[in-house]
Amino acid sequence: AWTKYAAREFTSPDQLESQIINHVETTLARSMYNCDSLAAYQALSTSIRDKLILHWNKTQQMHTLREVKRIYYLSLEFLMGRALDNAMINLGIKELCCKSTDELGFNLEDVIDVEPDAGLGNGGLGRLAACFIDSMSTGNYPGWGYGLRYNYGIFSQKIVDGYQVEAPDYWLKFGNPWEIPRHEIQIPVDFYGYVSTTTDPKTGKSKKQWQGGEQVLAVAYDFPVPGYNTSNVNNLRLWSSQPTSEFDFQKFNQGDYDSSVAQQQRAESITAVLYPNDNFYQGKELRLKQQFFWVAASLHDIVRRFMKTKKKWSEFPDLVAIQLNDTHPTLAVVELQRILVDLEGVEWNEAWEIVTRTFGYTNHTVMQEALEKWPLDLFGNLLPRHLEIIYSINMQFLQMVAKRFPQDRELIRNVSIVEESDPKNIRMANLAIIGSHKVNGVAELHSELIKTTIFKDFVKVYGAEKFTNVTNGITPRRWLKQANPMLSDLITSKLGSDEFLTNTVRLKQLEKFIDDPEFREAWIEVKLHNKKRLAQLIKKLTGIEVNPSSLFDVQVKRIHEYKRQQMNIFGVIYRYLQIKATPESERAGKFFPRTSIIGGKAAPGYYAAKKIIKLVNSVAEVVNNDPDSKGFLQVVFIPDYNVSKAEIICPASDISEHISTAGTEASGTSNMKFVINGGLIIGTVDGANVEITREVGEDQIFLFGNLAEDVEELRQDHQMGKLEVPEPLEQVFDEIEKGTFGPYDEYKSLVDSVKYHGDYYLVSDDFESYLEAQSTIDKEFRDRENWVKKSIICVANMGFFSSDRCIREYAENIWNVEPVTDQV
Ligand code: DL6
Repeated sequence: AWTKYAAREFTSPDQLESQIINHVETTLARSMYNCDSLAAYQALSTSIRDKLILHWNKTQQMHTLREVKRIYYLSLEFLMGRALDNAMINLGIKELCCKSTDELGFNLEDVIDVEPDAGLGNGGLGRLAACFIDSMSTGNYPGWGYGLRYNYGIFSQKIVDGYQVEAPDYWLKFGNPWEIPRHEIQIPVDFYGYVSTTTDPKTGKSKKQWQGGEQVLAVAYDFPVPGYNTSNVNNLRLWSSQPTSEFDFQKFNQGDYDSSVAQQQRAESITAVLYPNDNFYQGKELRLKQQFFWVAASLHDIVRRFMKTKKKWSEFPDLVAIQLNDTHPTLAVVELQRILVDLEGVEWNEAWEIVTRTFGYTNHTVMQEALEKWPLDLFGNLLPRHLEIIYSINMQFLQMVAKRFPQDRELIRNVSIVEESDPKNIRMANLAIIGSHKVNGVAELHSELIKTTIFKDFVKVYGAEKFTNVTNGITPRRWLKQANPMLSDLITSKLGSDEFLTNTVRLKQLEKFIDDPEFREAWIEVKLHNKKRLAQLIKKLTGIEVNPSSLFDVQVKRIHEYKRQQMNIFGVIYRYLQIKATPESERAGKFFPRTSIIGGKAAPGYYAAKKIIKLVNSVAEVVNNDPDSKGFLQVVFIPDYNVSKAEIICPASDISEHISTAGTEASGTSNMKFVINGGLIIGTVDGANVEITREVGEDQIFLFGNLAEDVEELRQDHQMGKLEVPEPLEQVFDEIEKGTFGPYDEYKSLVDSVKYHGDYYLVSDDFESYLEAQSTIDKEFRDRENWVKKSIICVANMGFFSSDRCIREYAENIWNVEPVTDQV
């Protein structure tokens, strides 16, 4: 009974137990008398990893032997979260592990809790990459992820006096049992230097060669990625930077210790830390170094693997599909062209054909401030040969455009890779489009928007066919089964199997049970259980005791003005004022008890986002201590929001907020995580909210606000001074000005940005309809039977939003890759 797929070698809990003991005593060199939860976590994880490696080897051998086409997913971020629980679930051995750890005197949930999050990402983009590699493994697709092994992941957030304070996240402090260091895989990566030109004596042709000026080593660390219910184990390869030589011995001998280690430190700094910006580009040289380091090492690896097949270069795209997760890996386009032309002697046009057949590019944002542009000088200094290659790519491309649109100078200027600004810039999105055969957005609305806004000129050049949509999704293994085991079990018991975990459209069957009162009761119980679980976490993190029977209204995501947490907290203030203005005897009839829960990190340099955090905390302080609002309103800021906290938060919402200014949120994925766990949404007509509405039905979602198509005009109106702050928002601003939440100076900038600086995110335009939607929620939530029906309908109709579906769409429409189903 204990044998299942990849873990079939664990024949019983006893056998796993002896492996755990063995790892405690040998790998960790500790005794069982001195084994704490950390040691138990490390030993259990290592035992499971041992099994994974065997299957990893078999999977890779099979793919190599069969010469199958592989997908390489290049992402600068993989926001993996914890690995242990996910591995146990995917291998079907959680129960077995529970028995073993129990026997050894450990509670499995405590052991799971010891693991630090692998926080190698900022938000949606990095978590999407993590869901995608889970789905590639589960769907038996031969896929590799390539990324960076940052020593420090996304900073940990402390709240001190209401302010965000960042602390380093040294997630590798106790080692990492899930990684396999490949010290034998060391790839030299060059920077700086110059380009030399030599003439081939035979052909008389001149040849360009890059002579690098500084070299570092990329060392591979592999993370096996198990699929669910399959023996397929894919690979996530993360690169770590190391110096080529330990230190300058001559300088050391001369007593100059500091500069003797300077080169070593310079090399190691490349993968030291994740850049903590979300949807924001910062043109730092170290970031460009990170990008090239990662891209060069990954391509070297991919090319080496291909060369072992001894196939012709023209067959490269038949064996290799590379997906660019945003523009961060776009240098890969240029590096592959350089490898083919400069190093392998492939003729330019043939090489370019290979390159463009290989790459696909996913765009994740339309926001100007997130679009990558590198100053030409900085770029040319770091990567002189790559700049030359970009010039050649651009020249050929622009010649083609000029031939077809000879009169259209503006078009030529817009599509050029080089922005003729002062200083000149390399536009990475233009390069990514030109170097790829397909470009996709991440939700229908977003994919349409990119065609009509930021990339409209490319549609003229290439036609609309080059542009496509793959709506984002999430893995139901982590976001339903792992995060919400009770709901997952309830669904399994009703549907008679857990097939919905790999075939989410099966969830539709739940609709049959909507009128079953017992089922509805059980559904309510699950939600209450999850709310109590979150209440415990809140108590532990903040000391605040929240009422699990109140309506949990949650907004957790990166703090960003476009995501409009400011509108949420203004709404909370308005509710607070309304409660206070209502006679005590009438309050219970008018207001349903509500807990407003907000969480998320602000980029360390993002002033406005940090002010929003401070305001939320100050409002919490006031509201939670006011006897007038007691029992009706509580406000909580959850510190250090991350993946493992999301797993507790998402199953516990009654309502979650996805309220970005229309047209700004490319997709959003937390909206999907909340709805698949039976929470309803208050949201704008933006990103994937649109498709969620289509799937679950308009009655199940509380939509409000202006549409994307109206945003431009509203902004222009504001620019021209046509701005009316609606009365309720004026009330809120007055209260802030009065100093109710602390000195006004603290929040003046937040108010001013609406009142006097053009209200770019249209808070004033959407505020009243937001309040209206909130009061509809108040009314509807009182009707519990109706609410629970809505909740069931939501879950039943979320089948479309599985990342398994995304991977199938990418595989069929972009990568041309098949699953390899013949099991080892
Ligand atoms: O596609 C994943 C995710 C979307 O769900 C979010 O809507 C979007 O904001 C996010 N985009 C980025 C862009 N960052 N950069 N560069 O994180 O992608």
